Amino acid sequence: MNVVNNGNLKIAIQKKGRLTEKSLELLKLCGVEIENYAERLVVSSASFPVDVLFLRDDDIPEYVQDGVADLGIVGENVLYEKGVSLEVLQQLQYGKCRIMIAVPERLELNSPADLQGKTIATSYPKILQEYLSKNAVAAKIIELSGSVEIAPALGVADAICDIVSTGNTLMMNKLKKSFAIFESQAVLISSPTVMQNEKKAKIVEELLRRIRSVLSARHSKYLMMNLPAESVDKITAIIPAIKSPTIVPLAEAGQVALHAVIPSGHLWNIVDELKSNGATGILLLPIENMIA
Ligand code: PRT
Ligand code: ZN
Repeated sequence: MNVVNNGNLKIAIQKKGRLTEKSLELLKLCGVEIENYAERLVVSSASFPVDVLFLRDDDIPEYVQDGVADLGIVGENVLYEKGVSLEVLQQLQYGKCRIMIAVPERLELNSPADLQGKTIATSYPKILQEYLSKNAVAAKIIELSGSVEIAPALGVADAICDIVSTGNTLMMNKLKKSFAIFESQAVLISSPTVMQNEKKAKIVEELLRRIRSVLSARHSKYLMMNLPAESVDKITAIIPAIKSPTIVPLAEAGQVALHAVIPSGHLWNIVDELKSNGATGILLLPIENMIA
């Protein structure tokens, strides 16, 4: 691949697939705006010294290892299956899935030992072989690059080992899941040499700082409400605030506004108690960024 050497940090992301949209969204929240990327291989960001390389996910670990890309975003499943040892800078909390063993509904699979002597179709022969070896099971692995779920119906395998997220694909193919052998999510990986380049190392550090603040903001929400001043103690005791809440007097005498950052998903547990203590105008807002 011919990539211009303009000093920008090169980040490889999936060109078209399940990780593309969320990777671009994460970069955007970090201030890395990418425009007009359709059908282009490399696009420079106008807002941050980064070039985004759009690649097949399977090729990303190798390009990062060779230093063609300085960083990459890829599923852990692809990274481990490729067997390249690269530093994982950050787990990114999206693209979550599990690699599972699944069998036709009529087959009973109670322990890994029941796979002894069976034929298993998969796109992840390395991860599967490691699991079988760890459990001292000898089974025949058939490697398929796609549509693994139809292998049992075609009579080419007794079981499959594939990615499962909702489980719908298994159900449609009359398969049931048994053991999860690998948990995966998208990760940010770095080339072995990028930190030796002082200028790029600085960009990596800044980008990582931004990514971490975006990720921690996703776990939090901004809660606002009005309440009678005399309820402040009671209400602050109810709120699982991450830091001390902000209390501001309102124009209306005896009323204050309370603002607090709370962990996502907690409001529903406390909303009735807030109301019974006089809270009104309760608002819960997403936080885009949380800088430590
Ligand atoms: O073209 P390219 O090679 O880049 O893409 P790809 O087709 O190899 O990958 P893609 O876009 O399908 O997935 C990219 C990454 O997303 C994977 O490597 C995983 O890390 C992650 N991911 C998360 C998934 C899923 N969820 C997922 N459900 N990857 C694949 N699936 C497939 C799975 O293979 C099965 O066919 O979806 C089906 C099962 O889904 P459910 O929801 O029916 O259980
Ligand atoms: Zn792929």
